[in-house]
Amino acid sequence: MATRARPRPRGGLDPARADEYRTWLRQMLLIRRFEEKAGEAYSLGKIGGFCHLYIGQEAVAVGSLAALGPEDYITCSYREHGHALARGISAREVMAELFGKAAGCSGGKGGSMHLFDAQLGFLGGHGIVGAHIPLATGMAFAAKYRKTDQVAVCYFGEAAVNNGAFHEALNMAALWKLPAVYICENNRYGMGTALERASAIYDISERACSYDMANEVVDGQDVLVMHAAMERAVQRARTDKHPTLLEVRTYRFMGHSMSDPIHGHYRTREEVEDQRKRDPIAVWSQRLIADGLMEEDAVKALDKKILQEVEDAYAFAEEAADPEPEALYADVYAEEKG
Ligand SMILES: Cc1ncc(C[n+]2csc(CCOP(=O)(O)OP(=O)(O)O)c2C)c(N)n1
Ligand SMILES: [Mg+2]
Repeated sequence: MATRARPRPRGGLDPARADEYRTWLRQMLLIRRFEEKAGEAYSLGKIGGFCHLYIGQEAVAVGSLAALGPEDYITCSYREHGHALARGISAREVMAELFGKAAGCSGGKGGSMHLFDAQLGFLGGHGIVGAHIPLATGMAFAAKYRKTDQVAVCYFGEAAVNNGAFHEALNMAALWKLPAVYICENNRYGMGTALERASAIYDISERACSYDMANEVVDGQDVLVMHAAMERAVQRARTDKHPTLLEVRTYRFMGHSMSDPIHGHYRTREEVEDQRKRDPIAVWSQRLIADGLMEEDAVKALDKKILQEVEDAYAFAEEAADPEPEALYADVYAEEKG
């Protein structure tokens, strides 16, 4: 069952899909502008706790989430602002959550690392590295048990794959043929530790071979490539009932969290500059322009519109009310039904 990635020929873009392509650009730009603003707000002390930016990795969330249906389940690590926005949680609700306001998607009690929206199947935002991988396996099991055709998707960083939970969860998913897609966003670093200093195996996709699980290595800086790989994985899960591990090669342009430097001692300024040459937003907008599917002016106009949307979200979050003290006791335990 295990499959290995092969280079795929790069043809021209399909003009019939122009709307879809432009939506991807819009979503990536929204994530980028939203996070730039969130970074600014954090520096001004308007956001408490941790705040991990996704800048540089936008094509992964956008390309993959676009291949899902509305009933599917999603779980993420703490670096999940982009996934939440791409799934459709509004910029207002995400920004308000970062500000700890009651109008936030988690009622202001979750913050940056714990964005939730059960209606959208968006089940976190998890702060413990790797701990949500078994949760995703459980969601995939629930889909199988209830005989729905839902797929459970789990996003995590490459530092999570040396964690026992990863292996236990993948073994179970392969053994029970669960409709799951595991997306390892390999940005090469876990905080300040390079992958090769922490992992005996460099190619994370190979880990899937232990469980005879389908796997692919994916270029995470190209939204089209990401989307195509995800479509294959989702079909495998939904139709063939077989899980997949996607190792997505990407890069974070910012520090690990807002409290960390961009370069630190673990990577050089040159390396970051070099990686920035493959900025996923520039790669995609240039492709749309080159293929005649968008004018440069239209890209600029779109960006301007998104900046306004982000300003609106910021103003909304600033003006929104804090949660009431009684909210402390809400959503602690599930309500008993019937
Ligand atoms: C079980 C556990 N150990 C350690 C930490 C501290 N920690 C927070 S983020 C992180 C690095 C994770 O890196 P990676 O999985 O590659 O994700 P990235 O931050 O690169 O997106 C660590 C070690 C934690 N949150 N949970
Ligand atoms: Mg990492």
